Amino acid sequence: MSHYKTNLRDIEFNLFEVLGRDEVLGTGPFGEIDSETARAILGEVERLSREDLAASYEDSDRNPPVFDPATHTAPIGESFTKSYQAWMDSEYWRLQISEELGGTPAPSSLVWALGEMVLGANAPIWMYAAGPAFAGVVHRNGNDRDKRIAQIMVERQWGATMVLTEPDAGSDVGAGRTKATPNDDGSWNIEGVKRFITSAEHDMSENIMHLVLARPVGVEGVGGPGTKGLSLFLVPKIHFDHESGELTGERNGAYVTGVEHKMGIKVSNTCEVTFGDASIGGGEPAKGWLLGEVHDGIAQMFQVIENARMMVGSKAIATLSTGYLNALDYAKQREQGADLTQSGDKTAPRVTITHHPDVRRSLMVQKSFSEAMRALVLYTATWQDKIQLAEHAGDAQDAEELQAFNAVNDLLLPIVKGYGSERSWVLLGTESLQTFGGSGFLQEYPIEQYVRDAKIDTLYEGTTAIQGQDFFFRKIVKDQGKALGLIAAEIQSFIDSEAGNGRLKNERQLLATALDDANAMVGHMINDLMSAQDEIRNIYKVGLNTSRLLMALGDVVCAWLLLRQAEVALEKLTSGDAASLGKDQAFYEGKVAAAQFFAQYNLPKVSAERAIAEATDLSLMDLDEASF
Ligand code: ST9
Repeated sequence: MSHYKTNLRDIEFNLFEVLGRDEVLGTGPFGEIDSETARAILGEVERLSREDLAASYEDSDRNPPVFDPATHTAPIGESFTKSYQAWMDSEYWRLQISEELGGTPAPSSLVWALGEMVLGANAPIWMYAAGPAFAGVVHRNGNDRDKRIAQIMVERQWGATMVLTEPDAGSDVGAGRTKATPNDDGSWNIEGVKRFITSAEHDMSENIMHLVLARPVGVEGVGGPGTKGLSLFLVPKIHFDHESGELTGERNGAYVTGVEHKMGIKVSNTCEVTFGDASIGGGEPAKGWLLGEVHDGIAQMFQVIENARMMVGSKAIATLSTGYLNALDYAKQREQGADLTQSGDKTAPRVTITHHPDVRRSLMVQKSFSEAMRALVLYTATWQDKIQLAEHAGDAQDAEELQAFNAVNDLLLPIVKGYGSERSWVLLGTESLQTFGGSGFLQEYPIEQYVRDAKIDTLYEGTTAIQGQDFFFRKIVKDQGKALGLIAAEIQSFIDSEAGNGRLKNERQLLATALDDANAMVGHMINDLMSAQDEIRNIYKVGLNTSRLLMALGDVVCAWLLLRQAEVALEKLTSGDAASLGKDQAFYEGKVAAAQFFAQYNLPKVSAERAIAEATDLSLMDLDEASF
């Protein structure tokens, strides 16, 4: 039986009943994929994920790849390779790439709906299979040479990696010391050691293209300090003919010199890669080619990072969803104790644990958060749909509109990644695993692996603290609050509406208060930031609250998205009778219940977060380190 439990009904509810994706599918760049085709693809990927992709989930955790230092290899086991190949054979990865690269462009909302299922079933498949998406970045930023390389990467289904991190440059990418020296033939020699590189070694594709950030040396005007001095180089594992794509067989000096032993997602090879070390392998130089022949590495790499942040948030949320559905199944079957109303009677019949108030609370916490954050991912993706459509139209008059779409997407990304991963990881451990009692701690059930596999989501692609800083300093302050104002206005118009036919009146009020509180937090932090112009240490007060703000606004946005869903569900419930609604009756009632619960249990806490933010002083920063 599959570990993976999907929620296709809720995915379709989001896409078609709430987000109106029918209007986008089958139009413009998405002409080949109408709603009917999209539904068929969703159905097929749901089956594929549950069966073929999930099949190796447990085995590849218990029997992870082993690094061989003599050959610098870490081959992937048979079961995972089979799952990976099933995904590649399905060809659905082509929906993420442009027609020029052999793709069938699909709206982001559909791609991330599919992504949820692949990531929930076996996330490393999506990661190892990201080569074609990486090729998209190479194509978009490349010159003619790179565009051909991008085509080769897709045609030959090569793997690809993002290579930023170094032993002393983690969150602080700008501290990277890997250097790039130009050669006479236009290539560059890369030298340095990179760390935590996902998918940098495996045997599932004939070649791997590394996208490497390195600092040029010996070239005037480039290679300065910090992130802006980094350039992006295409560094293949094995050299190839840049026209035909045929491997020359000549090894490039980019060697994996270690694979980390991790807490989770063990089948995803997390590698140390050493570039251009004469004592390793055959001592070959690590040759690379400057992407697009422009020194704009960090901006180019952020095109990958943005996509990867969306991926990580989706992975986290997908795991919470299957964690919840597994917990629900267990709770419906597990008999333990008597109903609380009969607890005095030792002979009272035993009941399933779904009868116990605290288990019900826990299940609804899991349900409401997983559905809220699914809504968050797919809502964010609709802004990406807008970007895709506007870029396709290529209308210069719409440049301002395009900028606004990008800004909203940018604002939502740290919520998807930071809030999504934090809430998911915590709830998987404290609620999903807990539902199983002691059994949750056993490998008999998938939850303990979910917990181990999901922890990384709060760490990679920028820790939660980095997401909080990005959210406040870049996405709110640098944007002058425009994108935030746009979302706040949408929430306000929902509050002002008569949404929910009277049944959501209380929740709209809770949302109004929470929105006020969140706005006040932003205002307070901006005041602290301004006051730092006179007293620089006041910036610490901002830093003490950036993660708090991210989480508080995450709660507000998620509550709003769930309440919008409840409004749709209530309309369906009032327009249909029990016979015509069938199983959907319970589904829609569940949507309303989840939205009301989420609002009632989470929104009042935003007032407390505001109070904490407003009371923040410098005492924590003044405390001597010795007192910690
Ligand atoms: C990792 C691997 O963790 C995890 C596994 C991933 C699995 C990979 C496989 C799947 C991936 C799929 C990919 C598919 C390909 C893509 C397809 C695409 C369609 N947004 O604030 P400043 C830029 S890897 C955009 O001064 P600092 C911007 O250019 C490790 N751009 O920064 C800016 O210039 P300007 C992940 C942004 O103080 C410039 O940076 N590591 C953003 O110098 C400088 O900005 C991390 O994620 C943004 N949000 O440096 C690093 N932010 O302002 C985490 C900055 O002129 N650390 N830029 O526009 C950070 O993010 C730091 O904040 C820092 C700070 C490094 C940016």
